[in-house]
Amino acid sequence: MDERHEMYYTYDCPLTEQSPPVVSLIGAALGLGSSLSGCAQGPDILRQHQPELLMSNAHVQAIWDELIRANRSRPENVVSTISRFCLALAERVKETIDNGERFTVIGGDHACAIGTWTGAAMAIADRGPLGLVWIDAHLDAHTPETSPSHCIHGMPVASLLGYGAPDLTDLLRPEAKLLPQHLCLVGVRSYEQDEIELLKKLGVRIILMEEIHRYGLEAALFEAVNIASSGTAGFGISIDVDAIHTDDAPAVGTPAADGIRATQLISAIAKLNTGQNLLGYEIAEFNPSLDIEEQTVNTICDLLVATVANYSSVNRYPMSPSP
Ligand SMILES: [Mn+2]
Repeated sequence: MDERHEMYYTYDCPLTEQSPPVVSLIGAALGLGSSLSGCAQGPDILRQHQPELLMSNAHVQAIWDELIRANRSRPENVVSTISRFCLALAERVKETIDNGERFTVIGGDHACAIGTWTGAAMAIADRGPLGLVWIDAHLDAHTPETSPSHCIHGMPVASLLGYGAPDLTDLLRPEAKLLPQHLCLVGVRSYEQDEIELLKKLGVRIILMEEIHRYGLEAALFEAVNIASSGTAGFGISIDVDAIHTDDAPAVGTPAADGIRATQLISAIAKLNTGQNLLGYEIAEFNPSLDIEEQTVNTICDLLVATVANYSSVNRYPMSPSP
């Protein structure tokens, strides 16, 4: 590292000529993956509620990127519309990483994760595999054969592992984007038998809610980050808003009792020592039409600020752009 960079990225030194490192906020306005389409309005509402200036500080600059929307003009099936949406999102995320920037994708229903983490995996493919921490009430590990609802937002984990519709598993490259040993799910408490069987067969680590009650959220996230960052070239953290307690975040289409308290999650994120290999965050499943007195939008904004602040601690040294 040269001296100029060292000066610039170290906390105590005054900022001079260069502007701070950028965190791209990528709005993924997708609602087709859920039986309710309201998630498509999530990024618009969050953007109005949380201008970038409130999140930026001397060490990191959060900038809203242009929103990605699903193009529904052509009459075709939902899977191919979502596939095209995820392809556009994957390309945007890959470009962001290629530029040496970090990102937070703001959904959108959780089907957007197929695009986000496909893009991240492809951006670092030459350097090594992707790791992923998945904070969610559900396993999201259905395939079209096992899903009772046929909703794609219940399938992103399986799709990224290479199980499911080829339109979703083969984006950018016909191969799995994630290996089971590099994935850890956190906060799970609602799932179907087929999903847990698939993940258990693959050896995926699942930290159920009851384990969080026993050992604490910080220990759970520490283990999850350790799994996602071991033997990988970079990792991400995907947060489904339904992981959070419904008193703090009621605006989700598939709520589940016994969630993680928002203050607990936000403080655990703020304390996470993610290091240099954190590529980005994702926050999905906010459905503004279900919100109660702006409780959820306020919770998510606090979470968003915590993710951006977390980058400011990892951005002390420049991230090496892709070759
Ligand atoms: Mn989910």
